Amino acid sequence: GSPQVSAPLFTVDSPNVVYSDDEINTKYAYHTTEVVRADNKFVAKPKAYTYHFKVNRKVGKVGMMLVGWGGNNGSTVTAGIIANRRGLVWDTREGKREANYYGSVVMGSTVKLGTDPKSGEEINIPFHDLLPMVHPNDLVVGGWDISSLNLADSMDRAKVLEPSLKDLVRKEMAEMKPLPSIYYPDFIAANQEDRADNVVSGSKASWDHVEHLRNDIREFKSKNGLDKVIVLWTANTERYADIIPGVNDTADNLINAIKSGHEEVSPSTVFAIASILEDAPFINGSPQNTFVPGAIEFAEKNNAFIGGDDFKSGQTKMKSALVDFLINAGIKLTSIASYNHLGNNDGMNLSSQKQFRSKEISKSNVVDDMVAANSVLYKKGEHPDHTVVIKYMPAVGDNKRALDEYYAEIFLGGHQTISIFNVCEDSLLASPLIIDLVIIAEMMTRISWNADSEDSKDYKGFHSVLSILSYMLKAPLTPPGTPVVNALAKQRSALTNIFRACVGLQPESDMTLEHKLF
Ligand code: NAI
Ligand code: DG6
Repeated sequence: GSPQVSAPLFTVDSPNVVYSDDEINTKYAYHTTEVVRADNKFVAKPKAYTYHFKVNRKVGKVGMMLVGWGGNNGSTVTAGIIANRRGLVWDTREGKREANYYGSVVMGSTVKLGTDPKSGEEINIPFHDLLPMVHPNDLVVGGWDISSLNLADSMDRAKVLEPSLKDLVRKEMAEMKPLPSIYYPDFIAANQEDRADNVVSGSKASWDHVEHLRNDIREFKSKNGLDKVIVLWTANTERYADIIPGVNDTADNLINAIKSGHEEVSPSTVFAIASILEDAPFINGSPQNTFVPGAIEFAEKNNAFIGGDDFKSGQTKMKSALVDFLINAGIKLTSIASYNHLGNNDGMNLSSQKQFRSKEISKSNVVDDMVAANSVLYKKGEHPDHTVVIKYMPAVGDNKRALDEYYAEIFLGGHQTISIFNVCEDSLLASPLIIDLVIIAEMMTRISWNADSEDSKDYKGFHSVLSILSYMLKAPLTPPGTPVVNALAKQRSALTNIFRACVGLQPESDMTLEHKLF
């Protein structure tokens, strides 16, 4: 494809920002605060570092390969992209509906660019216009599934979309057929076996499998004339892999374990290794520990991008906003009871204990940073009680029900109880997250940096582990040894402010001094 550069909605007028046909080059002052402890007191020191960012403006032609393409999320996001691309309008019992990207931060939200000095008006722009990002309508979609159903039959099986919409996309969807995938039955629930009729031979990891998947990525790329492919796991939740010294603890050990067919290497880890070797960013939308230490090290060694884990769509997104509010309001949250029931294939897979355990872990750790940050309310090591229950209820299909009770201690021993009942089509919340993850991961492949403080002036990419994707994920993976941020508002500011930095704009601080000091 011939990469296009369209005129941006805004340009930055600053001596530190230079636009060329191919690039945006920025010199950026990053202000931070260093704190040192001295005799149980702190000394805070303002610090400034100079970075140079380079944004490649040529988006190119981008492919999205989904593992689990024939599932509820895979079929729904594919139909959604087709519907948007064709500007479809369909009938529902509530009237006509038209294609949109609601639920996508990139496509459905705006960011404050700045303030008009004359009118004092806030100028907000679509998030998608912050940097030159790929449009989801332009994504070429493909992928793998252990089930052979074409995408039209998959969307029928999913029971998510309106019949009138399905009719409009059926022909195109019927021509889409998932590539055979690798299937190691021990990693997903036994109740999934019936749909596994599209599998590559071999029921444990092997280097042949890695090469097979690499070849699939390469062929997809060349057949569609793509500049880049992003691979995203939206297949079933797997059980956790045991971390075994000598097997998956280092990059070399993991590669040897795959070569020797070790039973503790999961399909998702094999996909990650194949993607890393093809320089295709790999994102894990499920909760299992795909990124065993050896996989992270392998990504780092290959300067490849990885991101995960587990889409944060409904209950957890609310939790990471609400708990942030409660604790930052000085209210002592003492327990969270989170109950769900759902009736789709995800629910059926999660009815198996080992797979449920993966989800329980990713859903449970999401308040840790907010609790740990407040030493006024919580003593060291103290934590609110937190229970997560998931039940399979076939009748409700994809219409997940999530009930949450937040119990908190307020002034002088009083109590506050907040109960939330959230009903939603799970896959209609998850699909826009897939789009965000792919668009942002792709964007990150076109941003490079260097620092005045370093000797080397070579431009390099961000760290392999894309923690910038945290907003979309329940259990954000971060570079080894760096903190995990779960608070939703902080995750969004990190995303928008890093993108602002790439065009030389300071973070949006919300101080609005221009409206206060005059
Ligand atoms: P689904 O069960 O409808 O789809 C999963 C697909 O993966 C199935 O078509 C299955 O045949 C396929 N599959 C299983 N193992 C495979 C393998 N080794 N290779 C290729 N394909 C394989 O599930 P759904 O609802 O689409 O969810 C997908 C994943 O996303 C699940 O792990 C779920 O827990 C996770 N998730 C879903 C959210 C949602 O709101 N829908 C939110 C958060 C996470
Ligand atoms: C029930 O919890 C099934 C899960 O797959 C969830 O639907 C999914 O992880 C979304 O979770 P949340 O907590 O973001 O709504």
